[in-house]
Amino acid sequence: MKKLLTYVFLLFVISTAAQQAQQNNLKPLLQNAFNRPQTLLDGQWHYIIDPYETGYRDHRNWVPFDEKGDWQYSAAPYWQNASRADKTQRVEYDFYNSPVLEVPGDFNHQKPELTYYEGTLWYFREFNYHKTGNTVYLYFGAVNYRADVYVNGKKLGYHEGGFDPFNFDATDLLVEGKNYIIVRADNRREKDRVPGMTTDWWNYGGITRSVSLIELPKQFIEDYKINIDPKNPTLVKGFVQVSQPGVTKGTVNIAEAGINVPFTTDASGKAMIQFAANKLKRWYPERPKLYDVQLTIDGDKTNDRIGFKTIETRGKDIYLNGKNIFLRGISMHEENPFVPGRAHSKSEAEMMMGWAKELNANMIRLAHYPHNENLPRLADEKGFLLWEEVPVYWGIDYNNPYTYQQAVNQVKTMVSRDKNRASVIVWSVANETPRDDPKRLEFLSNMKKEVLALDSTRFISAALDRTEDKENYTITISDPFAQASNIVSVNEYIGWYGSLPDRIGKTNWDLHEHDKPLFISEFGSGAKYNMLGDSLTRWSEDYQDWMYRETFKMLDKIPQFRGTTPWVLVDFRSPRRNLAFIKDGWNRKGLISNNGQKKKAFYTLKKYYDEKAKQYA
Ligand code: GCB
Repeated sequence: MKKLLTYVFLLFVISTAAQQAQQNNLKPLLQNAFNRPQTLLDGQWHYIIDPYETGYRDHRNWVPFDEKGDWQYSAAPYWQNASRADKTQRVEYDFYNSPVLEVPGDFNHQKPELTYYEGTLWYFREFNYHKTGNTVYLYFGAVNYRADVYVNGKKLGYHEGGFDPFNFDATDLLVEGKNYIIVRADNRREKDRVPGMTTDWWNYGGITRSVSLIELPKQFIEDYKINIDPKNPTLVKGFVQVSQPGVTKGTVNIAEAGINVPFTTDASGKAMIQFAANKLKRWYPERPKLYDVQLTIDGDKTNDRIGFKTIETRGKDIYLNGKNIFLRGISMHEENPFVPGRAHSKSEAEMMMGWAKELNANMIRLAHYPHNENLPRLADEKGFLLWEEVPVYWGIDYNNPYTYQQAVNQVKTMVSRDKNRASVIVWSVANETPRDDPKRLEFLSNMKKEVLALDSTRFISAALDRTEDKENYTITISDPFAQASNIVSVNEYIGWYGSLPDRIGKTNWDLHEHDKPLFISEFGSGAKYNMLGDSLTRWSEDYQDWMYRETFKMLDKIPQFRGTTPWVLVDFRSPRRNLAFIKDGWNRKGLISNNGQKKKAFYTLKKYYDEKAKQYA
């Protein structure tokens, strides 16, 4: 029976994937799009709010016009961008006279009437294009959650997932001169989406990252991976994949290290590459050495900046390039407290990382979804190790194959985009997902398999579940996914949820079954900046500070303890945090307030990290 169910499940997954491929001009993600010359379509886009999806579905039977193809009795689908040719015509929308939003940027924070909006919103912009004969990709950094994309009135395809880049081949739909793009963005929370119905962050909707056109020759470098082989660190290994099948010759060049490696692709357009690592200096947070790497084939080249490192565990220790390290981390959301909304720019990323540097951190947890690409790129340059994650968060519908497909698509895209970033050391497949659902282990284990098929040079982990025996003051890691994780990571809130910090000192951790590094992916407590009170007063800085001090004492007693990313660098907006005068819509667990002021615990953590840096020097 179990076998049969698995078979039916797989069949569903395959057919869903096939269906998606059929309906979509979605193309495999272009590697290193970040550094390709491109025409940005950012700026002002007209928009229409469409909570009833009038422009998308037949109002009588709720069928999308896309699928129906017959809309003569309905208002026309909005993607046609119809205009009234004469006074008798009935067209009940008009993009040209509609207001505008900035792209990139979520819609919620740009207009007061959209603050809490979750639903369909149409974006429209025109642009001039000169046809060159090249292949043209239309690239989106991210749209939350579903994007249906139309060019000049025809559907290019759709994408689901709120935080991942995607690209379409738009070559055939573009015309000489004036063109238009329409995007239907839909950020509804749904039980079967990833994430599902609840998150502790704002569900910012819309086109949240840049949109661009990327010109490519017919045969181009579509994908590649270049990493030190963890099994044999004297070698760099990887592959190059070109866009068309057949034999293509090319080179990988790292001029600074005198490396020039030829390759020839096989019939499928793929070449395996391998060369000696001895001429390359290793990448460390203290010395984030990056190399200019150029990949060339006839008619195409792409330039990347790549660092080389190995990360491994030996028993309870973590080794970076063979050096025993402690992970001095901090968690952060993709939000800048000074500018409402989802952060997207390089300067915002620089500001957040500047604070992390002040803490003397060597690691950042990008919670709880893939952040914009400025983060991993800057982490490479500035020397931060990264934990990257997908929003398999809290209540997830493990029994639903569609949900599984969403999770897998998201994790594969995350790995695909950032697999050449030296900074990344952990691929996290989930955060605090309750372990009582029997399907959950299979769900996460299958995600792990998908990740390993793409990259086996980093750790796999998840913020796991744990059990607290309150009577005996003991914590055990009861989550079965711990066996599948390279580092055992847990979020713990002793002293905040369900108890006071005086409990922390009495708590013991029983990890005897895990001879692996223990990583505390979260701990923290809420504090309003400058709120006065003693250490027993909730929301006071003193309470938060006391909790941090007690937590370090407890953690330092655990032999496996090898790092942490406390929750969280800065206060962030969350619709769940409603307590008047104290929270007012903010999660207050930041070490820095929403106005950029550092709380007491910031300095306590910094002091702790200064000591750890010396200890592991
Ligand atoms: C958690 C979640 C995080 C929340 C945090 C909190 O465990 O992983 O997303 O924001 O707790 O503040 O409760």
